[in-house]
Amino acid sequence: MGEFNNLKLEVADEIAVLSISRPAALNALNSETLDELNVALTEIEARDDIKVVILTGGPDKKDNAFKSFVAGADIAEMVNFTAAEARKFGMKASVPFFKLMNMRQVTIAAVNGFALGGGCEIAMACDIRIASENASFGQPETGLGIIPGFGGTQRLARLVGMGRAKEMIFTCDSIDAAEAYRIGLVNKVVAKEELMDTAKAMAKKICSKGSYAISVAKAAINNGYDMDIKNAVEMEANLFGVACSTHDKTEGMTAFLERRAADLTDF
Ligand code: CO8
Repeated sequence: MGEFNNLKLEVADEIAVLSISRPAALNALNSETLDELNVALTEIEARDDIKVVILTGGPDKKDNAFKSFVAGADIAEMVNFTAAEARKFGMKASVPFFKLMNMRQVTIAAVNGFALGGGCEIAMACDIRIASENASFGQPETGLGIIPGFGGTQRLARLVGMGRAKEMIFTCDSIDAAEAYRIGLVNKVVAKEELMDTAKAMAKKICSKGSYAISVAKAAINNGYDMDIKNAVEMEANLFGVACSTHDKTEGMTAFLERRAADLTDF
């Protein structure tokens, strides 16, 4: 795997843990980090031995504590952006963000602290979000005179509804993990020390299912989300047909009928 300045990648037991690590800036996303994310996710996607990616924030510089997931896009880099540079930066981010959303593997954000601006946005690009109790979420961009530009105006409204998304974006108020859970922004909240174990336990459960079937289900959910229900259900039927062409379908159903554990081989 590639060498990274701002990322740490560990792979074990079919699970990749990808930590965003810029301790001097609370893991804020600069251009280099976005490029590295793109490289890392491309490499991960090509690996058959990885089924789930857990995205998290590395430790901060002062006390080696984990207080930030990602504190946003890098304000120091953006301060002098021209309109063209800002657009380029946004488009650069959209490549790894769409990878997280659409890649074959399941992506879980383990949100271990500040998830602000681009940090909230990258968590929302993942399939599933698990937060530690100290996590906080917010879109503070309008207070900086800008708007969310890594998909936040779109993904937040889709996840929590337009009214709550507008409130968060217009007031810049952060919400804590409990409130994020209440409004459906995160799937689960756990104690800080249990975060990675919880994310890995969920990842392990996902790894035990048919990973090809999961990748097809993920495509069905993503592709159908913005379609009308009639076409979406037809698209699902087509993908159901694809899933039925696999060894795993024969093995999974036969094992059920023979009352034994299925030996899924992921194709
Ligand atoms: N960018 C750059 N540096 C940052 C960022 C950031 N987003 N966040 C924190 N840092 C740096 C600080 O400048 C500080 O550096 P130094 O020690 O050299 O002074 C260091 O990290 C530690 O930060 P603090 O001392 O501020 O730590 P605190 O614990 O006091 O506060 C906060 C933590 C509350 C998270 C605070 O740092 C903060 O408010 N950060 C900014 C949060 C923010 O506004 N995020 C949104 C940024 S805008 C954005 O994400 C837009 C995305 C879309 C862009 C699309 C472009 C097309």
